[in-house]
Parts: sequence; structure tokens; C-alpha cells
Amino acid sequence: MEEIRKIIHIDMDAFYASIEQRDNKKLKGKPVIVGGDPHSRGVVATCSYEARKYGIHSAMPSSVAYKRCPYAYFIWPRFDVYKKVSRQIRDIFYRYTDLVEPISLDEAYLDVTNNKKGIKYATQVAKMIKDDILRETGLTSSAGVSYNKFLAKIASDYNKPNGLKVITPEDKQEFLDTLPINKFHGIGNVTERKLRNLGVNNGYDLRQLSINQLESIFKNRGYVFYQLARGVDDRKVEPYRERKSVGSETTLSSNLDMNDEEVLDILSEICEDVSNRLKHSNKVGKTITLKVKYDDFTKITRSISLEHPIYKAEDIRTSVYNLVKNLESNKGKIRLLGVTVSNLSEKEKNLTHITIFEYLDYIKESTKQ
Ligand code: DCP
Ligand code: MG
Repeated sequence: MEEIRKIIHIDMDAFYASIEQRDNKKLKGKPVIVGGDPHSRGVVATCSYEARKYGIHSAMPSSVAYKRCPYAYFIWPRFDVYKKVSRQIRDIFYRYTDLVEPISLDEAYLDVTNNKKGIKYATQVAKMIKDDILRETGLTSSAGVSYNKFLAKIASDYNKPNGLKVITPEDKQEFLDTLPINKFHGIGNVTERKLRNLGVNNGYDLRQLSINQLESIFKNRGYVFYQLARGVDDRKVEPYRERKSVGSETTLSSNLDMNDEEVLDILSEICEDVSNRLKHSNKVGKTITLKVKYDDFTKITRSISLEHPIYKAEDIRTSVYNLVKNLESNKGKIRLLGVTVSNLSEKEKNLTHITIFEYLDYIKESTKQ
């Protein structure tokens, strides 16, 4: 039998707004709205729990939020700070397990079945993580503990803010039976309406539908709903592995001498390719490595480390050409050339002059794994 897994879902409380309250005493205990300008077409990114009492929530136009609470503090987001905190909490997770799947800047799944500290109870791990986060960032988070992702996520939302909720295999059915239908994973507005029209309002009602009924209404998703109503979710925690380098290489169609002019052209194309890949992943790098394989299958690599990170094709090419100049030219014919950029960091964007819509896109991009 497969071992029962121990999954934790962690989600920070009112993430951006709590950071603003942490960093500015004046905002503590006050309705705080992080997002766009209420007097133009801004949108609420999030708001403090004090602001939520007025019915304000994420994705609402800031102008509506302003009508609901004109005394709220409207704060423009500081992404560099949010990303730093996100990195900090991620580093805390890695102390306990490498099986960490970040979902956004403030949210992640952890598989702690075999955790690095050898702690038996996932609930204890969750407590320790919450404590670490509070001590090291000054912020509260909510944790859900269960035996799969679906239940762990629902659990983390259950006692927000500063919550800790455990759903064991023994209590799962009672919990799911009373759970409102819109809380089930993958049930949006349209599906919710369909289900409610069928008289399905909670997990218990959902469980009364046969798999045939569900599949005839919802196709493939019907099976998923059938399983969720019974607390079954086999999705694994997929760890996100950070890219350590970006590279590209080409095996030559015919072997060349290092002095052949074509070599530089081919390298130039490779640099172009590497640069495009860096742009694509929004990275810059400080170390440039040239790899050369000869026709006798010997291989050499030469690296150079720069003071400032680069990503443009022409900059990479300059470094690569310098590396080529210093190679001994009498090692034989070349059969493969490669270029790698490593020592990577995130390419900073200038966030001071963007609109709220651009920033929402930006956030979507930067949290994509
Ligand atoms: N966010 C955003 N736009 C949205 C939703 C969220 O920019 N439509 C940002 C702001 C949030 C952060 O992502 O602070 C995390 O999103 P959550 O949904 O986890 O919301 P919060 O952490 O703000 O609040 P909660 O305590 O409900 O988790
Ligand atoms: Mg959150």
C-alpha cells in the first residue's frame, strides 16, 4: 500500500497589505488597500482584513473600494519588497523539504512526508514554519494540513488569518459534506450555477450524483468532481527547480578550424539564441562559458565572470569572442560549439511608470513557474 502523504499548503495573510502595515506604523489596524489609483482606472490587488469588513476585495475597481471606504489608505504596490519576502518564505520552506511547489508569491504546497528534520507530525512542521515566518518576516500566514493538495488548500483558507487547520482521513468526509459547492477546486461561477440548479449546494449533495450523471453534465471534469467529493486527489507536489544556467549548443555540419571565419558566425547565432532564452525567462547572468568539442572528442570549457550581469546578444558575443581569442588554435578540428550564461539573477523591471493593468500582467508573468 502506498504511504499516506503529508501535505501542507501555506498562504500568507493579506500578503501585500500586511507588508505595508508592517513597514509603516501608521497603517497598523487600518483599512489598507494596495493597488491602483481610485481616481483613475486602478484595481485593488489586495486589502487588509480591516478593509475587507467594508466588502472590499481583490480585483475590485479601486473607485468602488473608495466609495465603500473613503478613509482607507490607498497604497501603490512595492513589488521588489514583496518578492524579497516571497524569497524569504521559500527559503524557510526548503529547510523542511525540497518538495516545494510555489503557486504564487505568497502561496506554496509542501510535501513533508519525509521531511529534512525527521518530524513525524505534519501539523508540527506547519506550526514551526508559521513561527519561522512570523519571527523572520514579521508576517502571519495560514496553513492547511492534510493528505492531499486539494484538502490542504481548503484547510489553509478555513481559519484565515493566522490559521492552522488539519483535515485527517477520518474527518475528511464530514468536512467535505458540509463544504459549500463553490469551495471545491475547479468550480467557478458557471459550474456553481449549474450545480445549484440541480439542487447541489454542498459536498454531500455532490456525493449523491453518480459518476455517469456527473460525466454527462461535465465531461472529463465530472470524474474529478466525483473524486473530490470523496476527498481523493492524487496530484503530486511538483517541485519548482530554479534555473541555474541558460545555454545553447550546435554540432557543426562539417568540422571546422578555430581560425575559420564561420566559427565566429556560428557562435554569434548561438549567442543570439541564448539571449532570447534569457529574455524569455526574464533572467540576466554574470558568467559566460564557451564550450568546444574537438573531432577527437576531447572537450574544453572556458569561462569569464563579469562585474555586471548581461542578457543582450551583443554583450554575450563580446565575452565569447574574448574567450575564443585566448584559445590555443592548434588543438584540432572543432565539431561542437556551445555557450552558457550562468550566475543568474532576475532582470529588474522599472515598475514606477506602469499602469495597474501592466502590473497585473507583470505579476502573472513573474509568478508563472
Ligand atoms: N493579488 C493580486 N491580484 C489579485 C489577487 C491577488 O495582485 N486578483 C496579489 C495580492 C495579494 C497576493 O497576490 O496580496 C496574494 O493573493 P491571495 O489571494 O493569497 O490574497 P492575500 O494574501 O492578499 O489575502 P488572503 O489572506 O486572503 O490570502
Ligand atoms: Mg494570501
